[in-house]
Amino acid sequence: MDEIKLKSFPKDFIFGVSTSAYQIEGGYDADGKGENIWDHYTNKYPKLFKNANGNIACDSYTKFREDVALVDDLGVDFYRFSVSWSRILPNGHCNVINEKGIQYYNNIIDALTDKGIQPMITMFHWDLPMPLQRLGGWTNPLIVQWFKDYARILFSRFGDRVKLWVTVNKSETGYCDDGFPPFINQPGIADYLLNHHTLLAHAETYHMYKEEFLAKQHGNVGVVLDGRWYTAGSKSEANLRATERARAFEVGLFLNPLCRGDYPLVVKQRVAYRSNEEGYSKSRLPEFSEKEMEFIKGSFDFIGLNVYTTMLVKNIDEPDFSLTSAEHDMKAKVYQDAKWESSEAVHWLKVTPDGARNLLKWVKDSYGNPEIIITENGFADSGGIEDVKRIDYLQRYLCAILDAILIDGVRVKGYSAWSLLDNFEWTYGYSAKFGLIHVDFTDPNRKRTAKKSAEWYKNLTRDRMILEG
Ligand code: PNW
Repeated sequence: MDEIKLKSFPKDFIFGVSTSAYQIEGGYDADGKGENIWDHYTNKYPKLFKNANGNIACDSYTKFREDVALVDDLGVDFYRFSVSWSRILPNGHCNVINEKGIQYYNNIIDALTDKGIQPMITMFHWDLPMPLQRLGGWTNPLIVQWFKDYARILFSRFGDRVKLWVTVNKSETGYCDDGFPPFINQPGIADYLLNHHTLLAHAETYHMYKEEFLAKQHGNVGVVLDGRWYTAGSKSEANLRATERARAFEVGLFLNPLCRGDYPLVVKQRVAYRSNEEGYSKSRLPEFSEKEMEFIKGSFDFIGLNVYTTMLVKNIDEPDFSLTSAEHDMKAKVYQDAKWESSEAVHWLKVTPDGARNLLKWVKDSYGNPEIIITENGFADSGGIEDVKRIDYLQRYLCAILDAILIDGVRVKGYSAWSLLDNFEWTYGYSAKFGLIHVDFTDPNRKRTAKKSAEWYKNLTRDRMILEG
């Protein structure tokens, strides 16, 4: 008989489970909530979202006590959820506070802390208030102040009980393409502005916490980015160099300023070169002042990574200078291998646990071994309670992550599964199920039923051990 080998997670390692406001809450116009971009676009262009929207979603706005009980049942140390900006500030600005929105999150936080579960709050998970989007959203430098004002309200109202904060769950989607709200679709311009202002808003918020709240509240403030791994499609010299560029553009664009103060040199050089050739008067990549670089550098207590999959990279020749896009700036094409094991419900979700370990090792080696929390990791199927593929995915990724900790010395301090519930999966509507808990969306009561994976995760958080992969 084969020997069964078990590996243990470090003693202080924390397990969690994640959700986001728009994907589960519903209550889209309840009790004074304002409109956000997802309310707006899903109702205006239903076809783009499989005729689905988050108007009701899992109805966690009324069922949050049941949800907290489910979180408790999983035996996790923390619950990561996000606050809907529009529920707190209906017009996006800090001059009008919706006290009923504050009450909703106070109730969740109290229900969690009563059970000894740490709340981890994400301040922004894609659902920007519509009035701020009308002013340009993340492309407008004023958002740095708007976000800081909003963040101050969250710290001052919730920070007595919340010690784990994520400023922003970052993503470019919708700024560089027209497949996702807010449909700005100006690649090579809007995505860089979004990235730039997100970094500044995050750093302002981090420093504000240190100055105004830390002494009393003793919490930690981090930020979340996509933890995709980029690897060469074939190992030609040109492809290896293209892979380095892809990592610099896709991960370094955000992490390099946070860890070293500025954008990666290759990114600055490439965007400046192409902008000039394209006839712009100045690089499309915004610049940080010396002061800003100092301010951003080191402005985090942990880096949150959403770890799902791997991308392949190949070099492309210098493309047409009439085309402005991040891909041309990077001079690389990013793709996946159709033969890889894949989620049946979400096409980009290829099962690549080794990529997770490689990414973690690369972040450690490139960025001075920062403290990391895996803020999301999960698998989508098209439904059912006997979700053995999800268990297999989670088991293999957790094994790879534990190897990164124990063998490679990466400082991963926690892991959170995506997601607590089947929920509104953005442009996939309700067709892709990421939950450990099944939700019946045909039932007005949105009945919740634990899947097999919930039982599996519960055992993991109890034993804190995993089978050798
Ligand atoms: C996450 N990647 O984003 C979002 O934060 C969740 O809201 C969403 O439900 C989940 O993805 C599943 O789609 C991503 O590395 C983060 O490929 C990373 C990746 C993809 C999506």
